[in-house]
Amino acid sequence: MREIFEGVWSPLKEASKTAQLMTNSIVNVKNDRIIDAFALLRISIDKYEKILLHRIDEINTSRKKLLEDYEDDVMCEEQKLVKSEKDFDNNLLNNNYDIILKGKKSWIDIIKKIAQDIGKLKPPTTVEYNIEGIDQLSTAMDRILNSVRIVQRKELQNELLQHLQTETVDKTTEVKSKLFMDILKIQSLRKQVIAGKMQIALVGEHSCGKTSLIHYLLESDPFLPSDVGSVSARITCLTYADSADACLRIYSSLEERHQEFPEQISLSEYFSESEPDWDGVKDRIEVHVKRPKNLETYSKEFSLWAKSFVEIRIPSNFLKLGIDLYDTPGLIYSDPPVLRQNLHAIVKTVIPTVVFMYENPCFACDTSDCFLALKTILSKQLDDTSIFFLNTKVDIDAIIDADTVIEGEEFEKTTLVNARQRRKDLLLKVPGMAQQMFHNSEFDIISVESQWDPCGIKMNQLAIDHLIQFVAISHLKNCKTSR
Ligand SMILES: Nc1nc2c(ncn2[C@@H]2O[C@H](COP(=O)(O)OP(=O)(O)OP(=O)(O)O)[C@@H](O)[C@H]2O)c(=O)[nH]1
Ligand SMILES: [Mg+2]
Repeated sequence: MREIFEGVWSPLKEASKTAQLMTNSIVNVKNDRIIDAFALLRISIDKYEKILLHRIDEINTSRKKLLEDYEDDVMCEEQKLVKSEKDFDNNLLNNNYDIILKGKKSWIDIIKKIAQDIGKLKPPTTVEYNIEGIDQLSTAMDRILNSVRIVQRKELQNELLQHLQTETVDKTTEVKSKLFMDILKIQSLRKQVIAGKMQIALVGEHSCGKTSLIHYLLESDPFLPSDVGSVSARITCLTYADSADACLRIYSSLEERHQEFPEQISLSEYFSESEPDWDGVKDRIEVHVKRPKNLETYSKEFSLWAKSFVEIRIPSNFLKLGIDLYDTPGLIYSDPPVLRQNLHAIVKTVIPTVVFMYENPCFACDTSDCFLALKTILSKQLDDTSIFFLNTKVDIDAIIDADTVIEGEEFEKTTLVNARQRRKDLLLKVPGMAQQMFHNSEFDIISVESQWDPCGIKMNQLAIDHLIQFVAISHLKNCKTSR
């Protein structure tokens, strides 16, 4: 920019010098000579100002074009977002939860892509009009003008300076903040979607079948501790990872989950073949997930051990749907506080959909205890938490007589519907439960040990579809309300 003014800079400096000299010897100089000198200075300033304004115009025109292009790009990305949102809303409106669930991965990819594109967009650089020497000139002129009391020129010069200042600050700030707001808006939408994995916490009394359900959902051989009696104590989260990234991570507590370098054990070697080596996984992780026999339940050591949070990242079609599964240890009211505190931490930090699992259709004493513990943990959050009641171990021979032959359709439309209703009625008889089930809850029955029977397969498949649909609806409700 400096070169542009090179042509006028020297005469301007010269005129300013003459004017200064005259001011210094103002008593000896005649007024008309001062006026001549200032006329010269005036011509130089006019020329200077003209070139400067012309250049500012040029810069503004090219910057305007750049800003317009940039705004167009941002607008275009925003329109893409609005379109994805519209599709999402339509599907939500039409209850197409299956489509949403299936399309979730590609939707996330679209949003990620948009976010990347936004990241690549660069706002045009701001031009600062910083003209060397203008300050000195201004001071010199002020002094001269004051001496000879020609105020008119000072006003003109101030006007020029003010013009420059407003040009440089105001407009860019306004434009920049608008772009900034656009980017923030898009980033927050993106966060909601990427962070929007569905979280399911399996809760229930000891041995009601939580871990067995996880093996069933993951279509895996048993690799987590599962047996009659209490075999787990730590909360374990199952989440998706590719074979190469399969691993187990241990955090000192659930709240520490976002720490950067947790203790990590690679499990990738067990997923290198087409069939995973589940026994290998089981042996490798056992010490981290199985309740240690040598620790006394109410001891400090047990408490410390149980507080650690384990995350198992493995390949699985179910987890790939964007679902994280939390296997919680069996809970009864008399359990050591750490188990309840862990569950409390999950409910508060993850806000999962709770699957409350119980085995005995008559809601045995332990079940009530466990539900009471869950209610206490949820406290005020109870009404806002989605709970799916799942009656487990409804083995197929308990609902079909061994010597009765039932067609698939009859089983689905009659036998299963009746069995489900009978068990639901029993649950509703539990004091306070009818009111509880009125809000945000569903019910179904399952038996993971009935996969040998076509009717058993049907019952389980329907229960899982029902569960996924429920989780998806709860999740979408959460997404909508947190907007
Ligand atoms: N008959 C039958 N047995 C089942 C079924 N599901 C699980 N079991 C058995 O119930 C026992 C306990 O199952 P787990 O899955 O370990 O129960 P859990 O709820 O994870 O238990 P904790 O982690 O100790 O709270 C195991 O022996 C399972 O084989 C089922 O559908 N039918
Ligand atoms: Mg278990």
